[in-house]
Amino acid sequence: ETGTAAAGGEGGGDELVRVGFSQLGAESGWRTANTESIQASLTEENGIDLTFVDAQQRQENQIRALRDFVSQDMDIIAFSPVIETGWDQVLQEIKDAGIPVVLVDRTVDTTVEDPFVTWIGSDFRAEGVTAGEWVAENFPDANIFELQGTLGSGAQVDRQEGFREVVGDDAIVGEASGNFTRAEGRTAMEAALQAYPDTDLVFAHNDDMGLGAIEAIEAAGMVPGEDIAIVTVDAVKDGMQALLDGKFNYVVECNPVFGDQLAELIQQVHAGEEVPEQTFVEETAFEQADIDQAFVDERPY
Ligand code: GYE
Repeated sequence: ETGTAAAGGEGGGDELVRVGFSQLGAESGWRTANTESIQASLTEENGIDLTFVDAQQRQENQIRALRDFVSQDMDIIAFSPVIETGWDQVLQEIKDAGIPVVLVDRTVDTTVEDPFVTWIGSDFRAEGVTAGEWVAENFPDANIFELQGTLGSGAQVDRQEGFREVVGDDAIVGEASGNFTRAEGRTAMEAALQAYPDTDLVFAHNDDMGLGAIEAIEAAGMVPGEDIAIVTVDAVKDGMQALLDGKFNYVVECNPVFGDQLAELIQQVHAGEEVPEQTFVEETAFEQADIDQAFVDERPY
């Protein structure tokens, strides 16, 4: 035994890297899995002393946490921004304090130059395109209700853009945000069934809202997956079960399990090594026929 910490002696020798992480919330199954992955990987064993704060989907909570991290003089500040805009001032404060930012999952839209060192997450636009291509192929004449995620979030903006690029704006009969939660997805779908009764396909920006839509459709006496088709993004276990049960028709995967990659990036940034500006996590997509019960049972999140 050489006695060096798992940090590998990079950067701070045996010292742990002090990381402040502001998670945006706990709104979905995806988010829960993402938080678990981050907490399982950003550990002392991996050379990291993690301070984790959940913002409960409120930007002001995130900004407060980020300012706390500055006053605690963290080595690295990491965060997943709930929406894209509104970060200019706090990002400038972090920059002035000389603390490197690692951006996680969602994206920012800011006037601050070089606001972060590296970003890791999913290609939301590509997810929207994948969903759109499947719809264009399988339901070319569908009247689509789009159940949007948190308005102004990278995941909402880019999924919508990619999807509509393929299906065209005219295919969309209505849209409403369900804020990425099951409860708000259900409420939005209930209203949509009244407002857009000709809807025959729902594109939900995540599984949880799609699961809420199932509840609303069933409560209205219709059969989800048949009377109204449902296409979603995420592929968490509950979403995969709905696909297997025939209630979802297509699910684009969004992979939340990248804690190990994040821990490695953090170590590299701390050591002053070159890192890619963007790291896209790997993902795929599923039709009903692609999966069976064993697949769902073994789904880790
Ligand atoms: O798809 C959704 C979550 O930003 C990729 O946020 C993430 C999205 C994910 O609430 O379930």
